[in-house]
Amino acid sequence: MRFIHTSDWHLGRLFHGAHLTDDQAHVLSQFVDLVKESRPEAILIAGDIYDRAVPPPEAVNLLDEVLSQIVGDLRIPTVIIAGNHDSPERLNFGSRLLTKQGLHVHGRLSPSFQPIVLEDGFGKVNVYPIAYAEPPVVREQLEDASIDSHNKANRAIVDSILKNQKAQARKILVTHAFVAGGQESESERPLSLGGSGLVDVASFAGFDYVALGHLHRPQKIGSESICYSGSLMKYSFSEADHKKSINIVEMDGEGKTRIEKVSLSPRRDVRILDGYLADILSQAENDAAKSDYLMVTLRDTGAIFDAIGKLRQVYPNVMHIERPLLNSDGRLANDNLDHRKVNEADLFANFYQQVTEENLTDEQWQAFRGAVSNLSGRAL
Ligand SMILES: [Mn+2]
Repeated sequence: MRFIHTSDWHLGRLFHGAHLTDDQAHVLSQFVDLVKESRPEAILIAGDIYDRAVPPPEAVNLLDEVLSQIVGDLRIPTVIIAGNHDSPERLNFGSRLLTKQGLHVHGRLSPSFQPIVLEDGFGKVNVYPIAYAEPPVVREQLEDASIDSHNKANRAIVDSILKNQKAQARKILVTHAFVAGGQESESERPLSLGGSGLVDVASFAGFDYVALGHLHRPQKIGSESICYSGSLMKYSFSEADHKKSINIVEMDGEGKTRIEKVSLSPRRDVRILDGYLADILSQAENDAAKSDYLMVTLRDTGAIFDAIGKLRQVYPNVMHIERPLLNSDGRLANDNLDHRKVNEADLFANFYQQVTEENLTDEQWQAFRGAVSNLSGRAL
């Protein structure tokens, strides 16, 4: 059996103030082409379909368009679960009606954990979609007072599934969780504040494939068949080095899986440029991808007038500038120094030394003293 595993589409996401819906549509049209070519028997989308509980209309239209093509036109059964960014109720709308059409939407956790049954030449494959839910919700739904963490919630759900599985069938779990050992990115919203949101990979041992969502870097955890497909696109500059992909999974009669990762090409990549302003501007003419989303780390130490304006003349999508040499936390090198007893010149010299890691030259020192005495009318 061949199926596609993807997750974390985050439709409607803003990236440093820019709406990404057109970029997402660009990638998803390639996704639809991939589905046409590879003809999977199912598509699994493991949560964070939308970026927020109330997505913008453009995002809802985009999802409607994509699902109409893959479920309506191509007739490929598609399983969707809610992630921590989705609204369980809103995503769940119409789910009972849609099931008949082959679109299995699991916005809310349903404690019966009935599988979606697929079939190939070797027999049945049970797909268990588990919508994301907070531990107190799982505690109430499963009527198990001992559930007080994501790990216990996940364990209880998995045990319930495995216990109730009667027929001999291959098993796929679709879930949205932070599995211990996984590598994080900046665009994931933590599942738990203060407590641990981690779940233990060992609890997945009874499944032939686990289609995970939540972490945005494509990665496998503990086994070849417990995988994060990763997000549809790069959603933070911390993901600039990620290679985003879609998993096409082949499962044999024994439940063994072979995964092919397919990359989709974004309309604009997310990159980080690092260097001096003059160098970055002069190298831009040889840069074929000037409309990429950029973060620029400037190494210059002096004052620069309107750095972002200058950069945007050549790179229109500079989203963020960092100037690490000007980002001191303001602490003086000598913590015991009493600011009130230090004159302006020494305070400035100390500050300059801290942010540039160099001492003022005599010339700079004279210029600073001259400027202060001009302003204050007294000599330093
Ligand atoms: Mn996500």
